[in-house]
Amino acid sequence: MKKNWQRIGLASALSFTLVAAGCGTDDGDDNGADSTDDNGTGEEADDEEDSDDNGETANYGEEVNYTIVGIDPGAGVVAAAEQAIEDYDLEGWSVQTSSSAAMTQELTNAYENEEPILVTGWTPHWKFEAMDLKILDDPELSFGEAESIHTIVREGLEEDLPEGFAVLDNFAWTAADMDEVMLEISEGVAEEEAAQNWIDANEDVVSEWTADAGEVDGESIDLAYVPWETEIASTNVVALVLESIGYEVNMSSMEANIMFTAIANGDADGMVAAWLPYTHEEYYAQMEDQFVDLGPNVDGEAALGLTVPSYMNIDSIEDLRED
Ligand code: PBE
Repeated sequence: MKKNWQRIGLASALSFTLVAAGCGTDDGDDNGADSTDDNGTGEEADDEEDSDDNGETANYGEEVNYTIVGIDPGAGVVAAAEQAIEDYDLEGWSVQTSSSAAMTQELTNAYENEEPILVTGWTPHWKFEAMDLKILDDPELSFGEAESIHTIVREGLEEDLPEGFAVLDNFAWTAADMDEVMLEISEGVAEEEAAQNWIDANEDVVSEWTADAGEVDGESIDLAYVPWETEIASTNVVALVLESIGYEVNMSSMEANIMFTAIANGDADGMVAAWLPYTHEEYYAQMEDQFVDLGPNVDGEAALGLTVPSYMNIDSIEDLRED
């Protein structure tokens, strides 16, 4: 059952723009197209294809049209990529936004054709199991460092829905657990089914989450999430566990800022999708005193980074600068 988020004045249900590659750079930057001659190295596509490493780093700007393939505009990793463009003086570069599903599709297509591509990546994520990828060094820390994923609930939830609060408070797993669910979904298993499979195989872990919760009788609880692969996995698992103790669970997908606002306003009961302290720092700081942070559900194993296929001859974001 989906909640109508428009009622809070936010026409925000995330639009799944499964755009084809290249359409829709949505900031007005004019980039790339007219700057094809300022590379000056004489190093062209042909040189970059072969992977015999002569110690030189290929410059991929022109080939990728000075574009980093991003995800939804509200994602922290998009802001981090924009920060990197500034921190590393990547003149003429921009981040193309769409959705995380569209980004992984574009990455998969490029990978199959061994073409260069740069994406806003994060881990855990099934793409690292399915493809041979690397995260570029980031000496300026534009993408932050290893962080945790927190569970955040609305004020008053503990009093109103104590059993649901207890489950959310106890929810904790590992990046490897999350990966298992994500990978199955990426292989075509339905989200809910992949979540149920993980629960069935990990009853000992799940029983710790429900240890302090009794049964309830059909009360409803609203979970907010953004349809990033990681959060699709976690939210589906938590929703099924809440259902197993008797809740009717509404899962509502929305953009990141709306997710934080919904919890702060009390329009949603909880979420398991806050990446801290870096990725969602801004949203968190704005609303910190309007919700309850229950701490990490994935502890210190999450990270963002500019991600490329391993066949690309580049190791650091610094290598993108043309000087
Ligand atoms: N992500 C996945 C989110 C947090 C979870 C890395 C795409 C973001 O960048 O906001």
